[in-house]
Amino acid sequence: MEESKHPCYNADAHHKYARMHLPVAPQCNISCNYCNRKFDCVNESRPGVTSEVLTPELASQKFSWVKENIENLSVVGIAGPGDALANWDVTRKSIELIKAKGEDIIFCLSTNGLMLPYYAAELVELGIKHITVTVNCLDPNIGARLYKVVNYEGKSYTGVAGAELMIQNQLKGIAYLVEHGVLVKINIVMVKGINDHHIPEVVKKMKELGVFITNIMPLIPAPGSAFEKFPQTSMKEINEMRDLCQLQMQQMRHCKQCRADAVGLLGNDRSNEFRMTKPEPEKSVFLAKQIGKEYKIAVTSKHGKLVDQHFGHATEFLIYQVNDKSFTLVERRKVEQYCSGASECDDSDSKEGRKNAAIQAIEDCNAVLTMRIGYHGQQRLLEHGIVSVEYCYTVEEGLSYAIEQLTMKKAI
Ligand code: CLF
Ligand code: SF4
Repeated sequence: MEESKHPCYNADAHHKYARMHLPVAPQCNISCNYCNRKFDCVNESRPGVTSEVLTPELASQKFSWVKENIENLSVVGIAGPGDALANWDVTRKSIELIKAKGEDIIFCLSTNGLMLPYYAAELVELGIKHITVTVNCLDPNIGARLYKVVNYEGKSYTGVAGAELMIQNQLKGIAYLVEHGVLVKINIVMVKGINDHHIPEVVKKMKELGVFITNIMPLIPAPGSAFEKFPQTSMKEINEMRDLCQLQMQQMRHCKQCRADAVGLLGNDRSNEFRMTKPEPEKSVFLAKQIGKEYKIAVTSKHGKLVDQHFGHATEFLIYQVNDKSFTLVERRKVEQYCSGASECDDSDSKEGRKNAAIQAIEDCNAVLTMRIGYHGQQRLLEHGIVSVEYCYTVEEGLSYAIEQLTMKKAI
């Protein structure tokens, strides 16, 4: 059974098998109210993450590179950074180029489902057996509050008309895929006050359609999106909803809301090690010379070379002093890791205490440079005047980028 080697479809496989995403699909054909298109598609990824975009040829080269270095690579997925089917030509070409290599690999794809009636047959012909569709509602009145615009066959639809079109195409596409042997996973973004009460109904319908598993995900409000001021759905609320829906059908509980260029085990992203493109030269410019003041920046890094650790996973912060001549590592501050990343993450008091301690440990800093940090964490740091800068590359490049962000913020 192929799903036994798919880390997302089988919780037992996620510690053993790795997946890689090919970030070949930058465009999107809809506009979700929780999305800021500067970032990866929120239907699959956390907001605030930006992936590199590759041509099919580069994606194929990257596949070979990763395959040579990660023995247990079992899945190649296309999950944005926009919508895989809104970029069908490059999506198909990337899959064909990799298929031609004849490797033993499972193909996977994630989509908002709008274009499924057009491409479901081709997906089946291509032999793609794992497809994720994000279905947030069945009721167009709810959809009208989630989708700002739906672009279809050269026309733009808004409100109930746009949502109706989305839902109709999703249901038609899912039914076709299931009938043709595809294992369909459904992502559902839970937005409190909009679709939360309706989710059990969505899950029930998905079960009737023969879907394999549903994955209820939290809304993490993306800065700059229409929902940026909405509350983040807590993992406690998500787990309660999963428990309720588990009575209907199997629930995914180990999703990591991956980047569109994620590589490795779900719990250990190695995308930093497999970049096909370098940061643009202007981003690499050593900006410290221009700032005319000193900054103190806390960095989360596993080994001190790369910005490759989540804020909540840090057990120490590297404190850099940035003056008009150089970046200097002046101190290492130990803290207790406050987040294990477990799906059972429960916003407990002890966790809250450790989070406060982490914030206090860097209270004198101007910024924190980290691979990822949740929206609430960012807000809490801002209350202490600390700017969060998310980045994925070397510490040195990251510090330049952080200075760029700090000086821009100052100018505003
Ligand atoms: Fe990628 Fe998605 Fe395929 Fe997995 S991710 S396209 S099904 S190979 Fe997995 Fe990542 Fe969660 Fe997605 S943990 S975001 S569910
Ligand atoms: Fe953004 Fe929605 Fe498009 Fe994903 S499907 S890229 S969340 S607009």
